[in-house]
Amino acid sequence: DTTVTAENPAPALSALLRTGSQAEHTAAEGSSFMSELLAGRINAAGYAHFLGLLRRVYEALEDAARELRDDPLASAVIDPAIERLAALDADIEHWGATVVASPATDAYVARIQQSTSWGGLFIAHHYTRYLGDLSGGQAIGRIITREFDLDGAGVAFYSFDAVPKPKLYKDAYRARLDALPLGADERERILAEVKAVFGLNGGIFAEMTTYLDQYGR
Ligand code: 1FH
Repeated sequence: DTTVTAENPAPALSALLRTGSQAEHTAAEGSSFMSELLAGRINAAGYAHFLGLLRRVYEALEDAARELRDDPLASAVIDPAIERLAALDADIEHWGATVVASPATDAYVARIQQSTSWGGLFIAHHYTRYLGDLSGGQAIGRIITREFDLDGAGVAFYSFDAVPKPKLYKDAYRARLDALPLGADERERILAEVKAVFGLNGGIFAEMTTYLDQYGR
């Protein structure tokens, strides 16, 4: 029974999003492009391709954030100090820029642009990428550094200069989510968008997987 009462309060938004998207997270982790990348079996051209797609995603996210800077909901998570576009540009410079047609990225960018219609929807997009980058992304950065034998250049995307302790940042982020004045239906709408965002990321990974024979090493 999911009836919310004084004895059985609704879960905090941060817990709802984390628990409610666990199945989608696990499904994404099974993507073969990502497992090949983390096993050191993707070449530099493949990683450059992936960075080029990520750049389009973060450009859309950070354009939308500027648009929603004063939005009562979205402003709880928007923070120019964690923006990734400059870091992505530095990495793209290092790896060699690539512009590749990507229907999966087109769909994702369109959804980000639509999310500005309600701050809660944008929160879903912001949460899924930036909290992910501050979580599993930290481990991914270390693995890429090792597998490509890097000395710090080329992995700016994973290093948040303004966030010395990701755990503290994530705890404060979750507290800001949990303080938002949202009804049950609104919270469910945000969770539904988070699930959709995982699916859109999965679409990019699936698309990258179609290039595996080109990018093996
Ligand atoms: Fe993740 N993630 N993630 N993740 N992740 C964690 C938390 C989040 C991996 C590991 C972890 C993606 C991918 C991968 C989120 C989004 C996304 C945590 C920490 C770990 C260890 C859990 C904790 O703190 O208890 C690994 C490994 C991945 C690749 C192999 C992709 C799908 C991101 C979405 C776009 C989010 C939002 C969180 C925070 C949850 C929370 O609320 O605390 C990944 C899969 C990347 C496939 C690329 C390809």
